[in-house]
Amino acid sequence: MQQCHTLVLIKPSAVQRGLCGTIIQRYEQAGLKLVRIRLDQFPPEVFAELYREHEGREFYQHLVEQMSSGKICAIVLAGPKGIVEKVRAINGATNPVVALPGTIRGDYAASMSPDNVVHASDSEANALREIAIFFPDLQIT
Ligand code: FUP
Repeated sequence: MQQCHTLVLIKPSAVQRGLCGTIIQRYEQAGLKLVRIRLDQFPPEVFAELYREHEGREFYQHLVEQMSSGKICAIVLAGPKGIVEKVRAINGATNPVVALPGTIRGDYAASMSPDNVVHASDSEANALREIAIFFPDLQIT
């Protein structure tokens, strides 16, 4: 079966709260495989690039600052086609106020502040672009 990939970032507040293990377990329980993982703090420029589609929006600057304020856990996950949508379903709605119980954001985030706990790529093309930002030496075919 063809393997597809996506990028997850566990955001600074969740790393600080000790939620990495719990969050990673959700992906593994869903049958997804860990390919790479790193725990590091990155400069604002990295998140300016990650979120470039939002440049100019009122929350952009704050988002970039929030993401660079502490360590994040960056993870490449592999699984069957549809992994991008599956991981976003596991994460739940972007706005934690409406994220359903049983999703990561529904269970662990109360609002967009300090952050919504996780990021995941929103398309296969963006997954490849985003993986290259955090894992430039990883060859994905
Ligand atoms: P997602 O793909 O779920 O991460 O959502 P978006 O790409 O739409 O948004 C990226 C990040 O911007 C979110 F995680 C939180 C932040 N954001 C806001 O702070 N306010 C908004 O109105 C939309 C997004």
